[in-house]
Amino acid sequence: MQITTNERFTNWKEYTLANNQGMQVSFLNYGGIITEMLVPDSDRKFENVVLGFEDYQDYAVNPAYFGAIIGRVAGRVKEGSFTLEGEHYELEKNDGNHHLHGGSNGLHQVVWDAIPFEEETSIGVKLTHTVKDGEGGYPGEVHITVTYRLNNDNQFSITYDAIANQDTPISLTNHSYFNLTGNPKNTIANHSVQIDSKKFLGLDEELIPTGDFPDVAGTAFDFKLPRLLQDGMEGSHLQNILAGNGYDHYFLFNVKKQPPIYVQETASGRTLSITTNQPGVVLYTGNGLSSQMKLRGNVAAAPHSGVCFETQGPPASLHDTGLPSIIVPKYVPYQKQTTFTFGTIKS
Ligand code: FUC
Repeated sequence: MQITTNERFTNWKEYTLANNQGMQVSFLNYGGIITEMLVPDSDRKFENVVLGFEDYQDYAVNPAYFGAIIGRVAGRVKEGSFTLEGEHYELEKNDGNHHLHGGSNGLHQVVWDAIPFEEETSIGVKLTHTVKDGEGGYPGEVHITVTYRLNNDNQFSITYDAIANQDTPISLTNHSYFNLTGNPKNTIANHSVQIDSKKFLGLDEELIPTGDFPDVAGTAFDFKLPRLLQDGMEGSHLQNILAGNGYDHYFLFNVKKQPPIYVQETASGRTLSITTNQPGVVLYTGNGLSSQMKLRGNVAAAPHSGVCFETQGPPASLHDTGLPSIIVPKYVPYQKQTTFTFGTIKS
């Protein structure tokens, strides 16, 4: 196993973790952005399975949040406001009338302090950052450590640790877009996905949860058995259409099955199992990706070039009771982990 570093763009550092199987994961200290993941297919051909930009400078704006750490609260906060312990908080409205992904200066824009490490069975980098009290409109200072780790079983894990000096909402995730075909010219239509969930949050036209849980039975939102993403991309379900032809929805896990998410792409033979202690996931099929984004290999992005599995707590819980809370009490450690295990159908 080996860690290498490269200078990218201005003062950014790119770390590459390589295991003994030939799998590699590269990321920047800027935004913790995962730029590349080289993973074998059934014929042991290594290809990149995440979307990244051809030009590193494009990450400075990164409108689709490619590969980035998202927070302090991932997802949309309705009308950019919430009330906590009788106090009303106004957040930055950076998505129409709403607040998205921690605001314009969210964790995806931060240059993190990075410390590489080697352990007995894995290697990794610890990224740390302190979010100031009041930043983005949120209460409390939060110390955050995000640890990226790779082992020889082709497992890449992300551990999120945070501690705040006031009660405050915290919900961190990573916004990598996967394309297991290894070629971003292909869409993710033929990715077969299983999610251990009976409940997803219905959205309004502004992609804000309505508080309803539409019935999944017999619809493109039923992922109890493997389902091709194509069903939602091309389906006529109103929820798929208003999300921009696909999925952009929060699924609450049943918490019965491990892994709660399993993905398979038959042509390459690649598989991806995702385990997590988060209560659910936003399944986002890259409905808003556009040809103005130039991907690695000089490929123009297109809607559905990649799919995100954003494991996270639901920000809708700030308004709708009954959903798992994202409020973290002061000085109580926030500890979340998501592990991505890559395999092949033949193995
Ligand atoms: C996802 C979505 C949003 C948005 C963004 C780039 O998390 O929920 O709709 O398009 O990422």
